[in-house]
Amino acid sequence: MRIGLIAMSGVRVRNPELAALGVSLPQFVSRGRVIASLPSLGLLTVAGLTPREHEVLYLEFAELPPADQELERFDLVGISSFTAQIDEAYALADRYRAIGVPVALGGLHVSLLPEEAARHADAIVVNGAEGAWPRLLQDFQAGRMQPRYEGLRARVFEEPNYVLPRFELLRGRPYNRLTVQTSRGCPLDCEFCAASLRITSSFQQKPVDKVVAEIRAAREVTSQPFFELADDNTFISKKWGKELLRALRPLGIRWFTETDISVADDEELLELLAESGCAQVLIGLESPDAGSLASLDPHNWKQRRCDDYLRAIERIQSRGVSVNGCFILGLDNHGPDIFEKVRDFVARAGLIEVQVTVQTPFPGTPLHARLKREGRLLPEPYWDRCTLFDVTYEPLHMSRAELEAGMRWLFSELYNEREFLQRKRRYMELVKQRI
Ligand code: B12
Ligand code: SF4
Repeated sequence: MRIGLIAMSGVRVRNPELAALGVSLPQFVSRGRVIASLPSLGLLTVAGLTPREHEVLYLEFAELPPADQELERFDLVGISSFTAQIDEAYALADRYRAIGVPVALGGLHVSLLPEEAARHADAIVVNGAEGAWPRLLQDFQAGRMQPRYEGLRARVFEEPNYVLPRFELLRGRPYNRLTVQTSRGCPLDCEFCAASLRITSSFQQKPVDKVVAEIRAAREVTSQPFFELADDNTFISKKWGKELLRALRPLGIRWFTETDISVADDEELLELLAESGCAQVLIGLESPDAGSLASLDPHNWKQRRCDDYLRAIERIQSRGVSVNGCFILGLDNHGPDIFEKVRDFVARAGLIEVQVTVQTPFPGTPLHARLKREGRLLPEPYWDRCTLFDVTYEPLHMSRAELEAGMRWLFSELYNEREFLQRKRRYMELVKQRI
């Protein structure tokens, strides 16, 4: 069989004023370009799960021809899904099915809303493709493909479920950043979080030798790629984290990951981060004031850490590992003064990169359930607005218009050349002091 796997690529924003700012603010544009060009690790994994007797093609959505008659007549098409682009994914699935090509849909959004997805597919896969995709292919070949397959939520990194993602499908393509996953899930359980734990996976860590093998395989197709770890929260376990970092150290790579502020507690981990080539850690700080972090997670973990944020950021950055601090605007305790508070905190902390997004009730999250109960959501489906930049609910202590305007103001305060250079200078001073 000839199987087409199609990735929905790029970043999204609906609000026209924010979109316009996005193309004019230097720092925002450069980060957007960088991340928009990541390939889909989910589909490379699906490819890995495909028996080698089948031919697999990896395609980006943006590469497809606009006319239906020019679409390749694969034996089977697999499409991946995030919430923000689900309308485009469904439309694409409908186009293939209209020309007689069967479609399987999988990924985060399909796992969140399987009944909705099933209306646009011959088969859907919920949870990870591990444990489901090989069965689906067997059934398809035997002419008995089922409408729904349940993939594994646990033990995906263990034999016989684990496969090496097929990085070689990217050979000859212009990717210089690749993702590798070292863990799935995060037990902190923040109310808004739409990452894999709640949706497709229990918390699990990949054996370190498998991570190293993946990095080596990825390096064979792209010379000196920058690696982004596609984890929810890499350093939940400091013991396993140190084992991972010791294994990364001799590889001589530069890399980035997402984790939480507790990495700052552990001197040895910080040293290993720097020595293993970690360029940046992205950390969800969420808000600069402890008051607005109440009830964000069931144990108020983030609220309890908040007063220590400045010191923790300094400890991490002084190792030459920059912190990309993430803030969520529009939490229930946020009033119109939050925008200035974030700007001032970023300046005080000397955060070299900042990611400011709006609280987003992704379907399937406790936040979505609560706001729905409270009657504060936009009429559904608003999935194309789940971009992290578009407002999809009524904030509690300001209007939607105030939240949108405040966000635009904060973007222009943070993402301009002057501010960035100032933050970079502070960061360089900090690093120099340590050397
Ligand atoms: C890398 C990444 C990106 C890359 C994606 C590159 C790509 N083409 O895939 C880039 C930078 C482009 C990106 C963009 C966006 N992202 Co993003 N991203 C991530 C990140 C960090 C890792 C995702 C990943 O690779 N996971 C590892 C793989 C192995 O897991 P997986 O994709 O779930 O795949 C498994 C299963 O889902 C399933 N599967 C997946 N696809 C398919 C297909 C078939 C046919 C089958 C059978 C199975 C299957 O099998 C796989 C193996 O088990 C996550 C956060 C996180 N830690 O997960 C956020 C995350 C996925 N992103 C998110 C968001 C919001 C966005 C944007 C909307 C941001 C924006 N404003 O533009 C866009 C939307 C992109 C789009 N085109 O729609 C949210 C999504 C929430 C949701 N419910 O959709 C996440 C969870 C972050 C968060 N916590 O908010 N992102
Ligand atoms: S700490 Fe991050 S990854 Fe973990 S639950 Fe909270 S938002 Fe999700």
